Amino acid sequence: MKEFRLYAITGEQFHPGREMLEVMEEAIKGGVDIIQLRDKDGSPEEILKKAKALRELTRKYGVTFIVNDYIDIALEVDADGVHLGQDDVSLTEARRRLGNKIIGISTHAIEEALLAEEQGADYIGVGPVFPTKTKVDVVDPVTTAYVRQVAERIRIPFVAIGGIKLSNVDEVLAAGATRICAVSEIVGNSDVAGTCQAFLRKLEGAGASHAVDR
Ligand code: TZP
Ligand code: MG
Repeated sequence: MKEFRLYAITGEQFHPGREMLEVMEEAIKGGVDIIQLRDKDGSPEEILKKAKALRELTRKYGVTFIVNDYIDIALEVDADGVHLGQDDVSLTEARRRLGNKIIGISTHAIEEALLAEEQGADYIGVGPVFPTKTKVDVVDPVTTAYVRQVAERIRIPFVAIGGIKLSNVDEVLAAGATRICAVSEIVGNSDVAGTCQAFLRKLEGAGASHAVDR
């Protein structure tokens, strides 16, 4: 998959009164290189509509587009891939349906990370690193100790997620993360683009690479 550093996920509850598409365009202008549509409340029809709009937007800017949970919708709008959790359809089944599209898997422990890698995930999510209110029923924070473990043992790209803010991202980078994902800190900010730029400066300071195809 195309290399990425800063991953933004939609979180419409964090920007009441602002259009999702407008917020995500601002994030793209701020430098995010991958966007995920994550909508746990909308009907499949509503999510399909949002997916179509985000596909158009991300294509215009050359940004990778991932759909959370819905393989059918990802295929219908020709998204670049899907993101799945431990309780979603198996990676084997997802791969069968998605061919060589991107499949990202959420992991909370090294055993899950190793399995996802072995089964051919394109990247893994590593989190929640810190407490977060964005995801309901989420497991306890995995802490930066898990980030460190993954950095040492996993060869596929991994992205740290969960409670990551500009104020604590340095700890995550110090643990070996080179890719960061945030929801509330990005989309809930009055200056979305500025927040993304500030994250990117932190990533660059930590030496995260960019634009390297694997
Ligand atoms: N997966 C693990 S934590 C999380 C997801 C989707 C939510 C992260 O949101 P925030 O607002 O960046 O803590
Ligand atoms: Mg899921």
